[in-house]
Amino acid sequence: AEIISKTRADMSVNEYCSRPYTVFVEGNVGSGKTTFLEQFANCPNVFLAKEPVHKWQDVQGHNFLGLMYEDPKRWSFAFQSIVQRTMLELHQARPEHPGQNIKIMERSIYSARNIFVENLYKENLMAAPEYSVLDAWYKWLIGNVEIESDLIIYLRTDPKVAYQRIKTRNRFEEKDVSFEYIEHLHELHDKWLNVHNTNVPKNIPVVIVDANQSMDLVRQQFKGIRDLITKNAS
Ligand code: TTP
Ligand code: MG
Repeated sequence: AEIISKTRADMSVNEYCSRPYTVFVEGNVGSGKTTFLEQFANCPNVFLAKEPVHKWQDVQGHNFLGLMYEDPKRWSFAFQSIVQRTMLELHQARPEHPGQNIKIMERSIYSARNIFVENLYKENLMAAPEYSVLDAWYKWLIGNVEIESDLIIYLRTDPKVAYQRIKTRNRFEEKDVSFEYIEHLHELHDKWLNVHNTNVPKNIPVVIVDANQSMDLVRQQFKGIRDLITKNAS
């Protein structure tokens, strides 16, 4: 079986000197991003910047993830503002130890904007004036703050598989997530990380991983990816 179904990665040695080789893990809700990151938990040279879902569940006692799912028209703007800010925090986070020359992030400010904000707006769940406020912030941030990035790993799943994993995982806030919602997010991921690489900022190389199989098989593919990351970072 092919380890990497498609790669547009420019495998040349990167120019990193003082900053870590930085990887974003992208893919639908339930595609296995957190599981992917956990494969690196014991690597001393890898700094993991996990997505702060728990922060969104408790902003001074308010569960914004829950509010967004309960009443997206009312809360999605506030929620996506928080997401955008916490993503920026992750982009700026620096390795904890000097030996960590690789940084792996769950998602990025790019997918928050290009997938979720876009979807909410398209589905009429976010009003145009709210969308334009978020977009103005987004454009300013990516134009004025260095978003360090070397590689995107796209865990591509059939939306049915992602949906099933969400049901199995049973995250409380996601109990009423519809299959259509997951399908829409899937289409937006595919459009964003398309084979022609036209929408990816700064032409960051994208590796597409078939993340449909059982977690054991996907884990085996992760080994191949891990070698690739390690090779590129050194
Ligand atoms: P994901 O970022 O997809 O993370 P996950 O843990 O569900 O994915 P995986 O199983 O692959 O580890 O989404 C987390 C939750 O936050 C999910 O319910 C979708 C929601 N979300 C938004 O609504 N807007 C956003 O901008 C982001 C980043 C997430
Ligand atoms: Mg996760």
